[in-house]
Amino acid sequence: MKLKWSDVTPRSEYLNRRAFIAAGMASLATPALGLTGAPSAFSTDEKPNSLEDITNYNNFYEFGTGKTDPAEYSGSLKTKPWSVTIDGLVARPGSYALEDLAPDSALEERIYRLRCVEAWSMVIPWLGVPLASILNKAGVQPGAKYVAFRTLEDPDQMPGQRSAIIDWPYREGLRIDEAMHPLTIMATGLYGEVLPNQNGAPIRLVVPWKYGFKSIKSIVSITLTDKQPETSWQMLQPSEYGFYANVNPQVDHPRWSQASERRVGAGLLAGRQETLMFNGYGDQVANLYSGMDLAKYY
Ligand SMILES: Nc1nc2c(c(=O)[nH]1)N[C@H]1C(S)=C(S)[C@@H](COP(=O)(O)O)O[C@H]1N2
Ligand SMILES: [Mo]
Repeated sequence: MKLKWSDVTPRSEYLNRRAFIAAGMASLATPALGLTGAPSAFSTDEKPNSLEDITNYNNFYEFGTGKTDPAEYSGSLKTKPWSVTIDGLVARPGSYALEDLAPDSALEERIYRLRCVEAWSMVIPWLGVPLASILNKAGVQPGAKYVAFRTLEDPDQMPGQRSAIIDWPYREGLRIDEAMHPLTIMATGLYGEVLPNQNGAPIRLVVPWKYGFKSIKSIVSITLTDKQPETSWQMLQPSEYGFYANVNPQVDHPRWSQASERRVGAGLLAGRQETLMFNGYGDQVANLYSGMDLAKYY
């Protein structure tokens, strides 16, 4: 059976979010306006993919490796209540309730391109808060150089974890300056509504200038550390997937070109489009990597 996300969203939740549905739709019609009413310099004016595409073409190996598996099987994920442990080099370590980390009143709409390392892409209207706002709640200590993230590990809720394709839980990480960058958000919604399970409910990372695998879903822990953390894809195949994973049309994957991409939903006649350095966010993030050899730190 195929559950649409609206089938698994409780009515109370839906009612709570009605204001955002209206605001979300309005801001899509006028993409320059975010939910807060402030101009959203961060959003692209490209046409977002349909909700149908965004919620039925997913990578979420905890529910299977097929693109439609997450839509079909993620109904078993229990997203309420949800809390995130923040620990390591922080002033206030502890367990933080989702509502406190990303209160509805703080949600902003960010329409971002998502470029998967598999060379397809989409445009997704996220709702979320800057990751920096979350890290500041815990108080980052001066010695913190990296942020490590982990997804929930529970094979009863995530049947894909019964297969050892990945050393579960899924892990990701960012350098602290990448984590604090204003483009980096933690999303709790999309298209003005609560995040569908297949997209990483109830809270997932979104780092738009990096390959999609960095944007880890259904996060339960965030650890501030002074050492570069191990990350799932790098652990699995370090010659193919690096820690940085910045979108880079000049550095090919060993098994395919990264120079171009297929925009999901564009239609058969559309053809491939050129992949942009840093997924088109270079003006905002290139300075984070000045002096670094991006072929070496891929
Ligand atoms: N926990 C977890 N996070 C994950 C993945 C995953 O398999 N498990 N897949 C990643 C990959 S490869 C991509 S391209 C994006 C896809 O996000 P979307 O399905 O919301 O478009 O999620 C990323 N986050
Ligand atoms: Mo991906």
